[in-house]
Amino acid sequence: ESGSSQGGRGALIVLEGLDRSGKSSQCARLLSFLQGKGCQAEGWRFPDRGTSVGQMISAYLANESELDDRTIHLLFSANRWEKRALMERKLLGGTTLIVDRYSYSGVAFSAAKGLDIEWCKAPENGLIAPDLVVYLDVQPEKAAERGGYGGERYEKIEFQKKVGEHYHSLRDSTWKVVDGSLPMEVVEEQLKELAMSCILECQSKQLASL
Ligand code: DGP
Ligand code: NA
Ligand code: NA
Repeated sequence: ESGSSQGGRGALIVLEGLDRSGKSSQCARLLSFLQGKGCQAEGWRFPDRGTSVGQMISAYLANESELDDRTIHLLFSANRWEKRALMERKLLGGTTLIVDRYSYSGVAFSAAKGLDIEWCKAPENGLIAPDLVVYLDVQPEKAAERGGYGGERYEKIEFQKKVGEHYHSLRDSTWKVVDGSLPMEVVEEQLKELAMSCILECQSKQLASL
């Protein structure tokens, strides 16, 4: 067993980046790598569209409903809060979570609309702090070239540029920035290394809060 289940807790590993930065594919690759090594791991994503809050978010993103900017911000946050208890149980039970987007999406996307950044951060306080945040760095122009956007509300290049600037201002020492324009296999290798050392390191550390 080279995995995570010998007593230690699991790691909370978050991937962030603009739309079409390759997050979802890389999350899937990382997850199957970890599971293949016998590591207890699950893939999660936010927004989680499966809950009733998530369905409201999904309708908003599809332009099927209109919501005030602060209202939708709080719904995205509520969607993370409604998963917090399960997240904690999984992590303490030794399961590593590979999470496609988290609080940083929450702040960067809403701040890009012009909302005050400190106001945006406030409802994230008390959520579980990630052990590792990997930012897949891709220029918005490059991301837009990748098979195009799907037509959801935020999938427009001018808006994505603003989101990118806000992500940039959120980076701290715990972030690892990976060049997402490199070939998929190269990005994948970098992620594997970052994830493996994170999983080992956090086994003996307590969970922390944002
Ligand atoms: P995805 O399912 O990862 O494609 O995310 C859907 C869209 O929602 C995407 O454009 C990013 C955006 N998004 C994700 N999380 C949040 C959040 O917490 N707040 C806001 N305002 N937007 C978010
Ligand atoms: Na999207
Ligand atoms: Na979200």
